Amino acid sequence: TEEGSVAEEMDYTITGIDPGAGIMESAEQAFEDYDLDEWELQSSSEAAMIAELEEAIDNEEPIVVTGWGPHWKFNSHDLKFLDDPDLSFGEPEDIHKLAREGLQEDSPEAYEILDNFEWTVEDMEEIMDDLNEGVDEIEAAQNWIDENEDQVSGWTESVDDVEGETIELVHTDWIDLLASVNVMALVLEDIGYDVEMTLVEASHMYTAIANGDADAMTGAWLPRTHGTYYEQIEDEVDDLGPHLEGKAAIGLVVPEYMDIDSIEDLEV
Ligand code: PBE
Repeated sequence: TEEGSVAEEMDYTITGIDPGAGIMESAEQAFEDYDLDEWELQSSSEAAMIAELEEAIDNEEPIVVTGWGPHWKFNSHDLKFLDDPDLSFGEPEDIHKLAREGLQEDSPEAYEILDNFEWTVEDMEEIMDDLNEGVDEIEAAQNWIDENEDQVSGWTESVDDVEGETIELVHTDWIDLLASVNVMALVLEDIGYDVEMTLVEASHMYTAIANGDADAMTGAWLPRTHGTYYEQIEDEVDDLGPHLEGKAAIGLVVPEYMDIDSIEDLEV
């Protein structure tokens, strides 16, 4: 079939990201749900996936990647999610903030700011577009804060300044987390905290909060993408709710010029 030859051109390979990403678990589920036995899910990293995607686009070649939004790639390229009638990748979901148990008593000011923190896809995209253009993480977050002072005051106005206190944030290097964690770090520094940020793998983000090794994180994709991680520690953390509600989505993503619209079209 025609689909068969396009699949051959892609070596029956779907370009994934790091093995610890929730999107990889859902992609494995899609392989089962849609009987993609001939296909292989290749793990790499967000950066390597983007490099392969951009190379394919430059050459107008077919490619299927594990993709998600909010992410700047949808602003820079004409891309589409493949339909997922079996919901292997779930429904659009939230991005939550999680704190360690006891943070509310120990650092009520930080807790309240994290609790208040919420924004929109457009807010996140402003920062992620800057990051894609090579702007430094802290500068990109500071630019956004400078342009959104009213919104930020809404998170901090009821909170007193602190002195000599430390807050430890954990994060991965997925770009949406870089946006949210850097904004939170700067806002917490602004009211007086010393903020320590530690880059870890996804699984360690969850265990660090559960063990109390870190105070908080801003990148829990729930209920689905990080459901497996979350279920293991949900009784040992404090869920502060979403900073982005109902607008986080994962799936298989292809360039618009490709002739397929559904994951079902990958069956050969
Ligand atoms: N992501 C971005 C992550 C969550 C944030 C979709 C790549 C994941 O799949 O776990």
